[in-house]
Amino acid sequence: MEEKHTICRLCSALCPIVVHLENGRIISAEREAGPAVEEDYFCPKLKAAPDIVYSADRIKTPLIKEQEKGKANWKEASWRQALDIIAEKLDFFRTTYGAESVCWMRGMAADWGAPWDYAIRFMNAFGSPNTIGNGAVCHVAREMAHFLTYGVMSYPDYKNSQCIVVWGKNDRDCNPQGYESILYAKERGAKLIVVDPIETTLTSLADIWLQIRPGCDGLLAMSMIDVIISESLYDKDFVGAWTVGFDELKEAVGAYAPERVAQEMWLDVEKIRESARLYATTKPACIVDGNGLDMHVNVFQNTRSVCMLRALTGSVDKKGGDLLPKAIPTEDIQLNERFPNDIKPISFRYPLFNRFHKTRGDHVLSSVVDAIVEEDPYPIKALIIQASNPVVTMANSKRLLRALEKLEFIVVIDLFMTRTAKHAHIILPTTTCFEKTQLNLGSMSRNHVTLQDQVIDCVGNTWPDSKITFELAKRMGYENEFPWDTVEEAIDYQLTPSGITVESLRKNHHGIDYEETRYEKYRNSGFPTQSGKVELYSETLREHGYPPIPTFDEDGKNSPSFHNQKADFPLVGISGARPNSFVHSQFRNIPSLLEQEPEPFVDIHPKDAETRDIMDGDSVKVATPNGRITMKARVSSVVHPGSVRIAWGWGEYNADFNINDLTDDEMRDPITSTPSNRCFMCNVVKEVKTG
Ligand SMILES: Nc1nc2c(c(=O)[nH]1)N[C@H]1C(S)=C(S)[C@@H](COP(=O)(O)OP(=O)(O)OC[C@H]3O[C@@H](n4cnc5c(=O)[nH]c(N)nc54)[C@H](O)[C@@H]3O)O[C@H]1N2
Ligand SMILES: Nc1nc2c(c(=O)[nH]1)N[C@H]1C(S)=C(S)[C@@H](COP(=O)(O)OP(=O)(O)OC[C@H]3O[C@@H](n4cnc5c(=O)[nH]c(N)nc54)[C@H](O)[C@@H]3O)O[C@H]1N2
Ligand code: SF4
Ligand SMILES: [Mo]
Repeated sequence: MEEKHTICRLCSALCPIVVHLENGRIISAEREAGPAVEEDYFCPKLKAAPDIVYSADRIKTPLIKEQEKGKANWKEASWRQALDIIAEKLDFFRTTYGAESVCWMRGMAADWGAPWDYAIRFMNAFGSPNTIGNGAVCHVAREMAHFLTYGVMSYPDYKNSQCIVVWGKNDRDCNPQGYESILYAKERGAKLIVVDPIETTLTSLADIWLQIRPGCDGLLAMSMIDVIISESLYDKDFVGAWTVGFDELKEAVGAYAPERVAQEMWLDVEKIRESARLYATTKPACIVDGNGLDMHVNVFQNTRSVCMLRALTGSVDKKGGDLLPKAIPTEDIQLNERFPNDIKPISFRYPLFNRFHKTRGDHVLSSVVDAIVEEDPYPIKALIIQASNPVVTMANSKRLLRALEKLEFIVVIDLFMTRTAKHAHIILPTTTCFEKTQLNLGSMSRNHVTLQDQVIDCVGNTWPDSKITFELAKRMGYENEFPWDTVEEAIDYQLTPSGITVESLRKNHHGIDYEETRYEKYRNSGFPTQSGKVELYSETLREHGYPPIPTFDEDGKNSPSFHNQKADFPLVGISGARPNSFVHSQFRNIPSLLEQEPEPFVDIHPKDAETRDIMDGDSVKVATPNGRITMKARVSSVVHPGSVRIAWGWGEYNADFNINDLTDDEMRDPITSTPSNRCFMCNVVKEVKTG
């Protein structure tokens, strides 16, 4: 049996793995050891790797849709045929409507890794500013809040920490390396505070669990800041020397004293005070924030308030605190010097967010649907969808479906015939992570480069995402912009300034740190913000007409989307857990994974179930002002009374289970455009069987 090392990319946790092969086929794969902890994490998705890679459902050759007697018929095609048609169409749209009428949209699976860089490069060569990712609901909106506070996104130094605050993150099921690090720190005496509206494995390990009302995280952070300032628990030396706006913040937080806001958040006054004291007086301490803060219409201000806690306690860039990483120097492979600055991007209403970072790209995902449906600011006519299943994953799926139906041309790059792929005119079949070599940019902003290395040949006639983009570019005549024959050449070019090469990465399969970890770097160079200090008050936000200090009013745009709860929709719906067997809409077609969690549930508190005469296992209707779905009820006290958790990602398996039929994309974070995929007002009623 042969062994090969690579990085798993079945989800975004990027675990180093070893793959066992026989005659060039994957037999099994396992994670390489994380930090030594008592509980070793088991990943069912990785165990199912051979089932995923060799699934009979894989699309194995390009497909072109033909209409026969009003019925769609998929015809197998060669790559040459498929790419020639796409190149011809793209030329047509550019000459007829302008290059901006073509949009390239990507989902989570493409990472901020090379496929994303190459897509942006392609679109810059083509002349369209509309390459749009899903970061408004995943990570990037949160990241901008860190940027506008201390200039870069911090990450927790769990292993050296004595107090860890886990804020809206469930590493137990989503990020094993993080989970193992938390266990490691706990075994060495670290305190654990968890902010989560739902009971999880992590909340049961916590010293304090704050079962917050969803979306109220900014209120809680401001409330903790009020305690820390009024009880004089902040790091006065750090705050005096390294922050701007302390007096303004101090004045603002008075409105959020625990006694005033605890009830609004479903929390206990004393528990808030106790958490603030424990966090501020245990050194070193770190906070990790997660997707529990994303997907809210106030994600930006919520996250910024949490960032301020890190600054007030002087934890930023301290050993055991919140590290401020330096990005690895790379060549700009996105060809940004060719970005068409003279064309308004469809995301123009979010001018701070749409290009806040030099390589993250544009993530105003809702603007794609606006542009198609409302033709605002102009119509998008053709869409390339890469690594995404928006019919299931975008808020307000019905509106998205209307948009797809209106488009003149859709290309989908995926592995499976998803509900989204069915709307395509051409499907380009790509590979799993085991069949391609690519960089994982996620870690590169943290001084670390790893290579996801190809361990088997491509299955059938599939191509890696990189090859698809390179070959399409060549069909369009962009040989100069895409001079590489192999992805290795492109990676080496991108990494030139760092001196790291594909060859050196293959010798170091755990990756390479560009430089040694250094703490408190700001003492030499300041913070990478406009003022060189941590910005509790942000002049940049003020200049753009946004609150320079976070504010939370109950009725304004800044509030969670279930405020003003209507009598018909008295419950708070929470988009459900990410079980470790599935990734979003993926993998329910893999029998060995489906059998671990065969059906979706709505978790409802016994009190709410009783008033609705709902018993465990009853079929229930969940309704919002936007739509309704049906699932089985699970009566459970993991949720707070007044809220229900609705299983996430099942809309691919069965359209009737699509939680995004319930969500709304009209209310958005005014700064980052983020709709509330996470929580919404709803009601749950027992389904009455007729007949
Ligand atoms: N198995 C698996 N792993 C995955 C994924 C997957 O689909 N499946 N997806 C990947 C992706 S793209 C992402 S973005 C990450 C996400 O991973 P995480 O960042 O861990 O996010 P979630 O698991 O969505 O939610 C984290 C916790 O936030 C809580 N939460 C919900 N609403 C709120 C709120 O309003 N406030 C607070 N404080 N907490 C709240 C949830 O109950 C949950 O326990 O996981 C990645 N890893
Ligand atoms: N209501 C609600 N909405 C949500 C969320 C939620 O929790 N609740 N989560 C949000 C979050 S955090 C995210 S990240 C998004 C995720 O949204 P999507 O990115 O749309 O999520 P997936 O369902 O994982 O779809 C990924 C698709 O890419 C394909 N794929 C897998 N690997 C590759 C690859 O290497 N290349 C290509 N080209 N395709 C590949 C898969 O087959 C799948 O069809 O959903 C968001 N929407
Ligand atoms: S958690 Fe599992 S699926 Fe995700 S990267 Fe790690 S091994 Fe792969
Ligand atoms: Mo995500």
